[in-house]
Amino acid sequence: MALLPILRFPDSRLKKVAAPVEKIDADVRALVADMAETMYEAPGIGLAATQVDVHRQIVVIDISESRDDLLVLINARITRKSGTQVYEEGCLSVPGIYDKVERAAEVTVDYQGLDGQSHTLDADGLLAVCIQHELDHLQGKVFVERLSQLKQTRIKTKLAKQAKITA
Ligand code: QAP
Ligand code: CO
Repeated sequence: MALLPILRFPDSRLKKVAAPVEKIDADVRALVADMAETMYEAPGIGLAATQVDVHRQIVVIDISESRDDLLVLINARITRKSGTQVYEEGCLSVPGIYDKVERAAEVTVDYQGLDGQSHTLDADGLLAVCIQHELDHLQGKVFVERLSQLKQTRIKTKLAKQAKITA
């Protein structure tokens, strides 16, 4: 197991589109274990492979209070969306920045688990937000890009200043 470095917005590698996972082999299982360790250590509630510079359709999520309910989504597709909700989002690739984003209130997602079996999940509330946020990453999209241009510019300025301080 290992902690993986997380790409920081606006790194251009966050724009890459992830390819489907053809075979869930030992490499994929090791990557999932490292992604989970990285998410728990951060701590975060979701992490997409894109954020650790691996461009495959893999997401880990754990929204549980007890941090012991890992959800692994491989080759996930949202098959149904309904309603809208606004949630204050953050992202491990955009540290210290939080803002409200409007997304679907309920989603149905088809995916493969680590066992390679197909599953269907109905999600609402925070889990629905998290699934949409993470699947956006696999399409090369960061939540900041769903905000106004003015907010995006302000965020980039703030992150650049922050990077100078910590450098
Ligand atoms: C995505 O985000 C998410 O800025 C997962 O300094 C977030 O785990 C989906 C984090 C909110 C739905 C609602 C962010 C940790 C973690 C930070 C995260 C930070 C430390 C973000
Ligand atoms: Co994110």
